[in-house]
Parts: sequence; C-alpha cells; structure tokens
Amino acid sequence: MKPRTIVLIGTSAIALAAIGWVTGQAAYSWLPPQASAESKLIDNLFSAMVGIGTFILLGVFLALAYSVLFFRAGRYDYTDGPAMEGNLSVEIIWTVIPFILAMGIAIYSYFIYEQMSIVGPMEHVHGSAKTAEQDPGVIQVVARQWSWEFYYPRSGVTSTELHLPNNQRAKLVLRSEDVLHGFYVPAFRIKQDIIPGRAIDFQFTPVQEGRYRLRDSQYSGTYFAAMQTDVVVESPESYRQWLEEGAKRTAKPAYNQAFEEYNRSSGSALHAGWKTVIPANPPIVNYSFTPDK
Ligand SMILES: [Cu+2]
Repeated sequence: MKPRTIVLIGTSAIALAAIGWVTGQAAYSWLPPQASAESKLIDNLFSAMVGIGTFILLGVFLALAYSVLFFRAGRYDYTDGPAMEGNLSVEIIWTVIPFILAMGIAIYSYFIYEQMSIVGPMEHVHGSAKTAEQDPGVIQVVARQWSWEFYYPRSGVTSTELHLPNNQRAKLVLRSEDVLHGFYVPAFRIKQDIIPGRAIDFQFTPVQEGRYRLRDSQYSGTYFAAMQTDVVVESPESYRQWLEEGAKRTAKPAYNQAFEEYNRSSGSALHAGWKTVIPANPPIVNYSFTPDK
C-alpha cells in the first residue's frame, strides 16, 4: 500500500473515531433522566454502541464515497471492472476487526449484566422468589388486564401507584393473574416480563427523586396502552410517612382507565358485537393513581 494511502486511512480513522466518541457522548442526552443505578450502566453501554456504530457507518460511507469519487469509470467506458478473486489480507481484516468488536461488546454487556446483579432465569423464578414472598420488605406486584396493584406487606398498604424510597434497593415480586404483561420503566432502563402462574423476583435501585412512568411493555390486549401508572421515588422519610398515612386510609376502588372506557363503550349504541376481554375490576386500594398528577 502506498504511504499516502496509509496516511489517508490513518487520519480518516482518527477523525471517525473522534466523531464516533462525540456522538457516543451525545447519546446520553437522547434518553430519559438516569433515575436508577442500572440506568447509568445501561447508558454507558448504549453510548459505547452508538460510538462504534457511528464509526462503522461513517467508515463505510467514506469508503463508498472515496471509491465513487476516485475510481469511477470514465465517461464512455462501458468495459467491466477488473475481475477480483479475493484478497486474503483484506478478508482477514474484515473478519478479525468485526469479530473483536462483537466480542468486546458481548463481554462489556455481560460485565454490565453482572453489575446489575440480575438473577439467573431459574433462580429468578424458583429460588429467591420463594424467599422474597415471605420477606415483608418486598413489594408484591399484581398485574391484571389492565391495571397494576402494589402491596406493601409490612404496612398492609395497597396502591395502584408504586412508591419507592430513594437510594435503597427496591425488591419486588411480580405476578400476573391473566396473561403476559411487562413491567417497564424507561427512566430506570429496566424491563421484566411477567408470566402468569409464576412469582418473579425483580430488583433495582432508584437514585433520583421524582415521578416516572411505568408502562406495560407487552401487548396484553385491547387496553394494554392504558396499563400505565407512576413510580414515585421519594426520600426515605416521606416514603415512611406515605406508608403510615396509607395504613389509615379506607381502601376503595382505584381509578382504572380501561375499566372506565370499556363501560363507557359497552353502553354506546355502536356495537360491533365482537367478543372482547372484559377488564378486571379496579383493585380496592388505599392509594389510587390518577393520570393528571
Ligand atoms: Cu398488560
């Protein structure tokens, strides 16, 4: 290879690496606030992958542009290009580099997976979940078509809004009474599918006080989009007060968008007569989530 080509490739690689790094840094701002310890880890991985992706994308575009600009056929040249049967060094390069990149991303992801101390699939469903069920400090979560219910065993409080103390490990046991649902909080960058008939142990650490949206990440039927609520992360002191206050409140049926919409629509004259899943009755709780907070 001519020294000029080597210099050209070298400088463009450095320039692309710089652009990749800058884009990777910018990627942090594309995501919701980092409200959990897990979100910081995930964002680092996301940023690294955006940076590598940018480097590869621009590298390919640059190679294409360079070839089109400097190696295109003359105006009236309709001959075929030289037949190329393969080039071992080029093939080794374009095999080894992606291999190293893929291995690097895989190892880094596993490293983050470990740091998030996600429990393994079998332990997840059988081992610790059993113990978590008996632990009064663990919040019991029940998903139904189409509502979330949270039960705090130690205080006996029930709510359709999830409250958590800041900077403390949140321990939940997730259950579904009907179909697959997904416990998904974008601000925490965590998602856990909930399987009917299984108690799934789930943990994470909120690190920023605030109100964040919990959505159902599974298509669990007609009103799955209405299966949303808020996660409120507050100081341990106001969390304690919230529980204390809750234990004194009379439990009553919670606000439930799916239930309301279904009853409103089933009253209307326009009825296609299609069979549909009737929403579960709103849970009877001390605290009810309302969307306008
Ligand atoms: Cu659902």
